[in-house]
Amino acid sequence: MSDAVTTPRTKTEVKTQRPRLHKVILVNDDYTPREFVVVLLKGEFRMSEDQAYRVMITAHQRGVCVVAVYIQEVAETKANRATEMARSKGYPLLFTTEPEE
Ligand code: TYC
Repeated sequence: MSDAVTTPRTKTEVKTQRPRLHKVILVNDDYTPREFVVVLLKGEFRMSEDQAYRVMITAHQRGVCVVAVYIQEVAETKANRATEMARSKGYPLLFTTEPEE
């Protein structure tokens, strides 16, 4: 047997990068009816009545509330769809997105 070192001294580490997540944020306004906000949250974000009510009332009291977190494309699509659904009924309701820290 030779003394040659055959064990590799370096290891290649493969790191998979997870996509950065984005928050969908519900913004309060003075005109959209509470019940409409709840219906929209249930329909677009698959929330229960109870979850949707809590998110709506948090935005109502604090100005904004995080609705959910998704990859960027999904967050933007859902925020735009929900905002447009409200606009089609004549309400100024707004959903925005922002990257998670
Ligand atoms: N503030 C609205 C009202 O009193 C209800 C509302 C709640 C609107 C949350 C928007 O994101 C919102 N009718």
